[in-house]
Amino acid sequence: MSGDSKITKRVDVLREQINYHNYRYYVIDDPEVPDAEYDRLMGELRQIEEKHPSLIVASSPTQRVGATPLSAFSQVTHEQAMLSLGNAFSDDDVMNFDRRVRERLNTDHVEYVAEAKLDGLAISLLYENGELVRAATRGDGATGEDVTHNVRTIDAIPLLLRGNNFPRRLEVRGEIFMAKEGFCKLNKAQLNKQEKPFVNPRNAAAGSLRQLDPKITAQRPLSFYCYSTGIVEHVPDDAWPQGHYQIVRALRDWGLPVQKEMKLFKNISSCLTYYQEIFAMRDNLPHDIDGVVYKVNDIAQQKMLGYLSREPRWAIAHKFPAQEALTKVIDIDIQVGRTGALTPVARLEPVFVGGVTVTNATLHNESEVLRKDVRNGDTVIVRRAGDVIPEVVSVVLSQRPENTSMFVLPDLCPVCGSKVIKEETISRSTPRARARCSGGLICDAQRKEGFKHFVSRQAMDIEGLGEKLIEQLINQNEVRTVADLYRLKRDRLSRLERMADKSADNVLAAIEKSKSTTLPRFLFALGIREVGVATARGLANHFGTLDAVMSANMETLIEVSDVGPIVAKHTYEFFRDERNRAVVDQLIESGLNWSDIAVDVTDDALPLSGDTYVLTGTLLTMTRDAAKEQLQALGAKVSGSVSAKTTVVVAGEKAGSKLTKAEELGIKVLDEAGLNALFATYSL
Ligand code: D41
Repeated sequence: MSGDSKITKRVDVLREQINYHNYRYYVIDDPEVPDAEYDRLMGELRQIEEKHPSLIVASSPTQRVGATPLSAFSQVTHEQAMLSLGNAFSDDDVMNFDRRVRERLNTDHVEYVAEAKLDGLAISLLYENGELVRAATRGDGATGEDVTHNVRTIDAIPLLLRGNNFPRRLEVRGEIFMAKEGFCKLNKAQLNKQEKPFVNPRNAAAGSLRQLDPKITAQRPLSFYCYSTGIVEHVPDDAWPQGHYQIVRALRDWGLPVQKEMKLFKNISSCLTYYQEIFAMRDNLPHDIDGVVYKVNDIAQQKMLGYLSREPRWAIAHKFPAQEALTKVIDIDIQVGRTGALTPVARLEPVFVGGVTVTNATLHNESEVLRKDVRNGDTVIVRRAGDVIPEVVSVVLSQRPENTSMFVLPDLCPVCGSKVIKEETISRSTPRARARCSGGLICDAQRKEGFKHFVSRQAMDIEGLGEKLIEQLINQNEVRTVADLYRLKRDRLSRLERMADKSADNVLAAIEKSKSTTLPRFLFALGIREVGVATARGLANHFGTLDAVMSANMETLIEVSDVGPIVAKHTYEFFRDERNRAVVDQLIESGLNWSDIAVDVTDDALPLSGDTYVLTGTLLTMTRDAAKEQLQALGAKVSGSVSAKTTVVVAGEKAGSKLTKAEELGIKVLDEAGLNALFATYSL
C-alpha cells in the first residue's frame, strides 16, 4: 500500500471510530471508552488533517465548527410544514382527546406513544445520502431560519447517519435543548464574565442557536432528541415502519438520539398513569420538560385523523402546571436569619404557580436584587419548581410604574437596629458579599431563628415548642439564651397565650426528654455557622467528646473529613466566644447528657468510607436530604450521577434513567427498605 492510501485508510478508520463512540455516548448512553481515548482519536485525526488538508471533508468530526461567522441568517421554507401541538391541561382534556380519536377512527383499539415534552426549540435536520446538509428552526412552522452552521457544532447531532438503509432524503425533527447542569455552568461563567445570565435553559438554548458565530455555539452545552420525521424520499410505504414508535426506533439505529422516556401504551389510561410517573421524576431529569406528549402510534390511523389548523388530531401535549407566573411586588422585606444573614424577600400579590399559591419569593441577597433590579410595584416573573423556594426570576420592565426607586439595603438591622456589616467571606454556598446584622444574640430575629434551630427535629427535637411559643418566650423575656429553656417553670409557661396547663406540661416533658441526646445532635443544635447535621456528626466522630471539639485548634479541625478552612474557622471562633462557652456550660449543668462515642482515628474508619452512593426516585420514609446526610455521616460520598465509580444506587419510587443506567453498569441497587436496613445496621 502506498503511503498516501495508508493515510487515507487511517483517516477513514479514525472517523469511523469517532462516529461510533459518539453513537455509544449520545445515542445509546453507553460509552465504551474513556473520554481520554476519544480525545486521543480526535487529536490524531486533527493532526493528520492538518498535514494533509486535501483529505478534509465537511462531514469529518473535526469540521463541526466552520471557519467564518455568518452576517445574517437565511430563511428556509419547510417543504412540509412543521405542525404545532394542541394542549391538554387536565386528565379530562386528555380523555376527551382520546374519545374524539376513537370516534373518528370508529375503533376502541388505539395505541399511544407517550414522550416527555422537552422544553427546548423545535428543529428540522435534513440528511441527504446520510449527510447532514441543512438545519432549520421551526419558525412559524412554514418558514424558519437556516442554522446549519450552529447545529453542526452540537456533538449529539450526527454529521453522518449510521448504516446504509436510511432514505436518500430524510428530514428528522426534534428538539434542541440545554441540560440543567450545563445551564448552571453557563450562567456561572456568564456572571464571572460580568455578562447577563440566561433566564432559563430554554432561553439559553435559543440564544445559543441564534449566534452568527458558530464558535460561540460550539461552547454552549446544547443537546438534541428527535421525535419525528418530515420529508422521507423515496421509500415505498410498505418498506417504512407502520408505527411512530418503530420509526423513532429506526432513527435511533441511524444514530439519532432519542429520549429514554418514550414509551408505547395500549390505551390512554396507561398514558395518564405514565404522566404521573414522569411528573414525579420531573425534577430529577437532567433537562427541563413541561409536559408529556401523547401520539397515536399507528401511521395509518394518523393519516385518517389528519390535521386541524396546523395541529395534528392524532397528538396532544398534556402540560404540567406552569412553574412560572406573573405577579406584582407589593413590598420588599428584609428577613434576618439565625446567623444574622439579611435576605431580601419580595411580598407578592398572591399567584398560583407550580401547583400552589405563592405570596413571598426570595430575592436571595442584595446583589441579586440589584442585578435583577427588582422594585416595589414591579410586575415580575415568579418561579416555583418542585419543592424549591419560590424566587423572582426577572422584572417585566415594560410594565414598571412611574416613580419607582432602586432597592436599597438598610444600614441598620430592621429587627434590632444594630449596624449591618457586609462580609466578603467566600463561603461555598454564598460566593457573593453577604450582609449581616452585627447584633448577635441581642437581635431578636437571630435569637428566634437560633431557638427554632435548637429545638428542631434533627437538633434537640423538642416537640411542641413551635415558632409562636418561641416568639412569646423571647418577647416576654422568659428566655434569653437556649440554656434558659431548661429553667422554664410551669407557672410562667402556662401564663402564656394559648397555653393550657396540659400543654405546658407537655412542653416541659419534651424539654426534659431532650436532655438525653447525642453529641452530634448537640453540636448541630448549637447553630455554628455552616455546621450541618453531617458536619456535626463528622466532628463528633472525629473528636469523641465535647471538650475535645471545644479545645480543637484550626489545624486539627481541618483534619475532619468535610471540614474545610471556612467551617473550621466558624467552629473555632464559636468556641472562643465567652458568651457561647457560657451557654454551653449552662446547658451541661442543666443535665444534658449523651454517651461517649468511640473515636475514629481516621475518617477512613467510617463504615461507608470510600463508597459513592447515588439517590434516585422518590423516598417515602425520609427526605432525600435526610438520606444524603445520613449516608455522608457514615462516610459515603453522595453523587448526582451514575458512573463506573458509583458503589450503590438507592432507587426510590419511580426511579428513572439513573436506575436503568445502574442496571446496565451492573451497579448494586438498594430499594428504600434496603436503605433503612443499612441505617439500622449502623443505628442512625
Ligand atoms: O418534546 C417535545 N417538545 C415535542 C414536540 C415532542 N416530544 N413531540 C412533538 N411532536 C410534534 C408533532 C406531533 C407535530 C410531530 C413536538 C412537536 N410536534 C412540536 N414542537 C414544537 C412544535 C411542535
